[in-house]
Amino acid sequence: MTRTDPAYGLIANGVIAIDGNMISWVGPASEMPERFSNWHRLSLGGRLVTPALIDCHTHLVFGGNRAMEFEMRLNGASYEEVARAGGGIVSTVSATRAASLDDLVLGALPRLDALIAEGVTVVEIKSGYGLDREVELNMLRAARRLSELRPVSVKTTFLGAHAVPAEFKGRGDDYINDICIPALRAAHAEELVDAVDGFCENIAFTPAQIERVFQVAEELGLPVKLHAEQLSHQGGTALAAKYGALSVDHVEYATEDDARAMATAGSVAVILPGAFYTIRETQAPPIEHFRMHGVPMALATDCNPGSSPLTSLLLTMNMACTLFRMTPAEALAGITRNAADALGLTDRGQIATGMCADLAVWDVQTPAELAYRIGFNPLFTRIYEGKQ
Ligand code: DI6
Ligand code: FE
Repeated sequence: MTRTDPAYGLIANGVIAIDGNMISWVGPASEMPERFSNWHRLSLGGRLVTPALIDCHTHLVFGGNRAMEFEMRLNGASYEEVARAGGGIVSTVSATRAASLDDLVLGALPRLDALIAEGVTVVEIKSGYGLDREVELNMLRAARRLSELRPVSVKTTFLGAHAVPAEFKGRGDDYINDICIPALRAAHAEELVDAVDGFCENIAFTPAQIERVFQVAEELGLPVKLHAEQLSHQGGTALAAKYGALSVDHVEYATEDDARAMATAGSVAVILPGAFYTIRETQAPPIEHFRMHGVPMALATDCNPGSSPLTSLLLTMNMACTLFRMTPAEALAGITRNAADALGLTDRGQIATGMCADLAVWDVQTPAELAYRIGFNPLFTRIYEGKQ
């Protein structure tokens, strides 16, 4: 870069000193301390270096896919016909229940590889398509396994309160008591859970039902986050804020009061333009309220087979800018610094002394190009924990 831009904190002719997996120093070459002068040097040819990307909200592990119902709908099938043909979230639950641990891992790998190819080093992965104890655990085991197969960090989130399975139809309370909470305890005992999430919506769970899950999370010392106000305003944001949620996600129907509550609680707003786009939602999240009240905004793919079959954070940036008028600088912070916050990670998402050396190097002239292009990947190289 040839100039310093306050919106990005760019450093022209910069040097990043990496010792092991950690950043020991960053600054302009002209100010580099003498002690680094005999270190091994890698020239990046004037390319742009950013923190590596973080996808802080995904449902990357699932069985099957929903291309058939996508096509059925576009050929004029009604919701009922799609449901009768076994479509919708229940089809993913059936396919996930039918999958072995290996099937789940192998199915998720190409999606994970697509993210990694764009410079991602941290991915959050949720359960929520098992909706029974053993399959919820299997999804989380698959998520953990992925981090052993690829140079990537995986943060796991228990989302047992994602949908009421067919066998509990009309008995959401029983599902929470008999399946969701025992599954959460079992998953925690197996050290499979980094955070606890829920889907607070009229088609899923009420704030009161989610609160019972959050109480158990609190008892277990696990942080919470919530899918809230995605399709309607249910009051999930206020509940999440009350429990000091790391993040509140989707938030299309959040109000200014919700934004205030999030600011007070320190919760990140996770904006998911892929789902907004796929379901052709028209209510945009209240970006201006988040800005005004200082709520940090993250962006994520929400990769899932139903409402967001998306595996590109660069396209997610473009969508956030075009659909929600976020700035390219906000979009970049949304997939780096604020995404780290949404996961409670204090050592990722920034290029600074003491941070983990997770970096992305790009063949672009300006950072805005990352958000501006559609369907183009200018990644030059990715550095994960100090290793190229
Ligand atoms: N919000 C969504 O948009 C997805 N889950 C959620 O909590 C939908 C998931 C699916 O249709 O498979
Ligand atoms: Fe989601």
